[in-house]
Order: sequence, then structure tokens, then C-alpha cells
Amino acid sequence: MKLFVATHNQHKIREISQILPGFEIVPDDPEGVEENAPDFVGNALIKVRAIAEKHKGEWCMADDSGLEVKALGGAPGVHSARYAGEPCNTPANNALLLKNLEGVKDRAARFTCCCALVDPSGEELVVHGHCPGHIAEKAAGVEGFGYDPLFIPNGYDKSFAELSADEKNAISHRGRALEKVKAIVGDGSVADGSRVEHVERVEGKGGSRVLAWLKLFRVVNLPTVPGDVLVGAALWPCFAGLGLSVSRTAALVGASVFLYLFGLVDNDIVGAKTDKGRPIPGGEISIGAARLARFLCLAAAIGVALGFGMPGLWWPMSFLLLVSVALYNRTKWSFLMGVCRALNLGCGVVAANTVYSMDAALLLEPAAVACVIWLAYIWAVTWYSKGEEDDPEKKRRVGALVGGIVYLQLTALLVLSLMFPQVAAMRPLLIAGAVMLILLRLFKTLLPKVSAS
Ligand code: ITT
Repeated sequence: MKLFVATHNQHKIREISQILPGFEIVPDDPEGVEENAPDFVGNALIKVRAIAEKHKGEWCMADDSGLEVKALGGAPGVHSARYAGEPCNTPANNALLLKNLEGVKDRAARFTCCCALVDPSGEELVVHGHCPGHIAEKAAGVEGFGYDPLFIPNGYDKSFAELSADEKNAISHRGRALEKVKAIVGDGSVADGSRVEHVERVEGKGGSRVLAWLKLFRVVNLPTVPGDVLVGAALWPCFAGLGLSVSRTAALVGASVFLYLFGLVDNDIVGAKTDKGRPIPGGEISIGAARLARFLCLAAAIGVALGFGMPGLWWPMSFLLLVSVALYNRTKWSFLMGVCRALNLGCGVVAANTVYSMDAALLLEPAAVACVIWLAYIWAVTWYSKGEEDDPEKKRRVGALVGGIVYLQLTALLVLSLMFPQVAAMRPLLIAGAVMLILLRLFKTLLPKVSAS
């Protein structure tokens, strides 16, 4: 079986040939490509795509690998090859690693290898292999390459460079990843990820462009937004005894969803270089297209507001909301995210009714209570969510807490309708809240790939 491998690293070619003896390994230097993705997957894909263009109908692979040291926050990581600067210099890299770990007791580390494959039909697959261990106090051994003299795998008292090639390949990150590659490419039949654990089919090409946009707009989380203004609107019939206009309330929901989408896209534009796994750094959506989308979301919010004649107070409130969103995206202060959602509720309060009589003052106290609860909940969830990208279990819990916003909104609507059973306007608001909950559950089930908190 012929396998084109995108690398200029002769050591990798040697190891890949040893681990996949039945394969005809054909090295191809992906000359000139810039490995500028923030993670191993992104860089492996950049390399393999560069050669797959030339070898259509063939199996192609790229390995992006590196050493991650716990005490250094995962460094050198994707920068392993050039840790001490350009060009790649192994003795300098190793010396810098030892220097940075001087006096450090916890020397736990792991090698990671990510293999990206393009099958003959053009489908992309990604597999990973890891090898845990620790960094020695000094270099030992002459075998292998790179950081091998410094890396002692768990269960051994010798470095990778003191092991034979067979011993290293049996336990190494590359050996583990290539075992999966062997099972996928194996007999040369069409890629069948079901035979291999942890195969990721790469989305983002052709037909999955829609998925990338759904991801950018975090569609799964959208049903959490309308409830803010619904609760704000509900305060009018309950506390001021004034009726609600259905079209005004619907317009409020529309404008608030567009403002939220504006904030989400702005967030991804700000993090275009750093946010792992998002569509812009992954190359699925260009920065230009994202900027256009951000502008269109703002224009749509303004259009809806003008079209439905939002009252004067909605405009400064929404402006404050936009400023808070932009500030949050650039500072990541959890408190500001809480402010955004409290202001969203405030938009519902100031715009659900245009009749500002003395009765409107009665809304102040309940609105302040609701805003403070909103602010506290969102502030706490946002603060807790820090670091979720690297912790799948935390990401799952944060997803549940974000979904909890809809339960909070529904609880508020339910409490109001129990406190004010005579208010007929509560029924449609409660139904709208319940619809949002159903939509949230539906999106979570149908679109698990675009879930993001
Ligand atoms: P290509 O991009 O051309 O494949 P590269 O050496 O630049 O070659 P990477 O970007 O994947 O490859 O960087 C991998 C670096 O990680 C490599 O240069 C070593 O410093 C380190 N590394 C990876 N696997 C290793 C191994 O098995 N033993 C020692 N060091 C390794």
C-alpha cells in the first residue's frame, strides 16, 4: 500500500517505515507551508492538505507531533521543533528545556502525535497517539531524535534515546497513532473509522461549510437568548398592569438575537489567532466573511429596531449592551458577560411597552432583582467555564449550566404567572419560554457537532 507522507524530517520517515513495514512510504516535503495553526490537528491538516492536492486518489498522511510539559503549561507543544527559535536546532531546544525546568520537581510530560490522513476519495481523518512520561535531569542515550535523550517514558528508567527502535516504537506516541493509521488504511479498503477508536472525521470542507457557520453562530445556545427579554416584558402586565404588544415583544426577541449573534461573531474574530477548534482559526471561515457576518448581524438588529419603532430607551440600553459585549470579548472579564445578559433583560423591560406612566416606576424594583440574579448566574458560569477547552468533562458541565439559563427564565415566568394568576399575557410568554426549552433540547440532540458554550 502506497502512503505519501508530508514531512521533511528524515527521523520521522525512518520511524514511520519501521512501524508500517507493509507500506510503501513515499516522503513528500510540503515545501513552503506555514505551520501556523494553534494545535497539532491544525498543523497536521495544513501539511497533509499541501501534498494531497498533488496526489489525488492516493492515501496521504502528515504527522504533527511534539512534547508537552505539565510544569510549562504544555510547552513546547506545537512549537517543539523550533522551541529555541528558527531554524530547528535540537541541541538548543534540549538545552532550553532543561534550563526552563531547573529546580522544578514535577517534571511530568507527554509526547503527542497527531496523524492527519486524506483518503483516495478526499475525506480527511485524524487520529492521535500519546506517550506519558517525565523529563530527565540530564540527557542520556544516542538513539532516536529530538527530545528523546531527555524523555523517560512511564514504567521505564531509561530515556527514549537509550531504547532500541523497536522498544521505542512499541510504546511511543507515533507508534500508537500509526497503529490506528494501519487499521484505517490497512487492506487499502475505503476508510472505515469504526474499526479504530478515536478517529475524527474532519469537517469544514465543501458540504460541511454550513456546519462551520452553525458553529460560528453557536446555534445550539441561541434559544437561551429570547427568555431574557420575555422575562423583562412580563414585568409590565404583572407589576404595572399594562398590556403587551405581541409584535413589539417578537421584535424585541429578534433584535436581541441579532445583537447576541453580533457578539458571538465578534468574539471569534477577536480570538481568530488563538481560539482552538473554532471555525476561523481552523480555516473553515475566512476572517473577511466573519467581518461581513458581524456587520450584517448589527445591521439586522438595527433594521428590526427601526422597523418596529423601538422606543427611545431601547437605543441607549442596546448601545450599552454592545459596548459590554465588545469589552468582554477583548478582556474576557466574566463580570462583563453577566452585565451583557442583565442588559439584555433590561432591553425587554424598557421596550416591551411604550406607555411610560407613573405605573412604570413600579417595575424598577422587580427589574433590578431580576437583573442582579441574571448577572450573578451568568458571571458565575462564565467564571467557572475558564479552561473548558482543555477539559471535556468541564465543557460538558458548562454546557449544562448554559442550558440552565433557559430553566432560570422559565422559572421566573412561572413564578410570575403564579403570583399574578389574573394576568392573561403570561400564557403566551410561558408558551414562548417552553418553546425555547424544546428548541434547546432539540438543537443539542440534532446538532451535537456545533455545541459550544
Ligand atoms: P515536519 O513538519 O516536516 O513533519 P518537524 O520536525 O518540523 O517535521 P513537527 O512540526 O511535527 O515536525 O515537530 C515535531 C518536533 O517534536 C520534532 O522536531 C521534535 O523536536 C519533537 N518530536 C516529535 N516526535 C518526537 C520523537 O519521537 N522523539 C523526539 N522528539 C520528537
